[in-house]
Amino acid sequence: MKPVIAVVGGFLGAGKTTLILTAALLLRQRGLRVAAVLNDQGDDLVDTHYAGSLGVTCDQVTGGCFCCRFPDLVEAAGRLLEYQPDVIFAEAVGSCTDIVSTTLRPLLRDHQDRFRIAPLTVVLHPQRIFDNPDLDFLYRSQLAEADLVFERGASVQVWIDRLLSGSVPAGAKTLDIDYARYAEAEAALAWLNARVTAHAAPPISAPMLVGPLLDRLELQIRIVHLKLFTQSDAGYLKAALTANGQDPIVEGALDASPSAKHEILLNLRALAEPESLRAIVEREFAALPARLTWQHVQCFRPSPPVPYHHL
Ligand SMILES: Nc1nc2c(ncn2[C@@H]2O[C@H](COP(=O)(O)OP(=O)(O)OP(=O)(O)O)[C@@H](O)[C@H]2O)c(=O)[nH]1
Ligand SMILES: [Mg+2]
Repeated sequence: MKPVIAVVGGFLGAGKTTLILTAALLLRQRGLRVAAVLNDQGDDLVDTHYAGSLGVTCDQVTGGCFCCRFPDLVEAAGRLLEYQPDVIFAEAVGSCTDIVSTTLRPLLRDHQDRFRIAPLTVVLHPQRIFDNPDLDFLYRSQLAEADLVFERGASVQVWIDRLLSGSVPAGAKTLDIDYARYAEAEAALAWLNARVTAHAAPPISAPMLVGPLLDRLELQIRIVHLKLFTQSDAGYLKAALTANGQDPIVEGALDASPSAKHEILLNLRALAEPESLRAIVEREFAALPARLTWQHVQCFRPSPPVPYHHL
């Protein structure tokens, strides 16, 4: 049997990775092999590290969305064939839309010999309405092209069954989207990815180290999705904020003992100017009770989408 490629889209922080990883575990219980291609405008992805920590085989497309890097998606899926997956989930960038024309239809036209193409799922964001016209535009466009919609709290089993049934057409709805408006909406966002090593003397636990950092960032930045992943000899900790004024959603070693060394990955998507976002993040990291080594930091505004295919 050819492996299924199932593209999962939906807004930043909607729950795409969570859905994919939950589905991966359920499919594994059915004896199926699952892999995932994760996608982001930048590199050093929290999602990839998180999926890896849960034992899901992952590849990634970085530096742009599937639509602009379509050959990279096909290559990444091709590399995953080595693991003989039954299902390959492909998570699109959370600000990306027009996925049917740029990704599903090219897959259907050119790659059905190697893959079975599942319908496009769009994950609903719990917020539904954003108090920002750019975010609303992206979100509405994403929903308009969905073959399947997944809402938090719904049964993942039922979703998987529909997704794999073959009875829901793939790529049935295309958008007539104004690319200038789309580019403008994406450009309202700033993307920051950082990888930092923190050496703490005396040692400190991950929650004690990053908890106050999240609080301070949250006060100064209009957050769309903040993901932070820390790894130390005491285990991993993942924290996420999908809006301001909420408590972070935390997973992992919450009761971790103190460690002297923490590897921190931060993926932050915010309504901000890249320069000021970076300045705030660097200032707040500098206030941590640790000596820092900045391994990598990138902060940018997404460039206008230029799809590789448009069918
Ligand atoms: N309670 C609850 N929380 C969820 C659910 N799905 C996602 N979350 C939480 O929402 C946050 C964002 O979820 P992700 O799965 O990372 O969202 P995403 O769509 O992959 O986000 P990006 O990759 O940034 O676009 C995480 O902290 C999740 O724990 C859900 O079904 N129920
Ligand atoms: Mg994700």
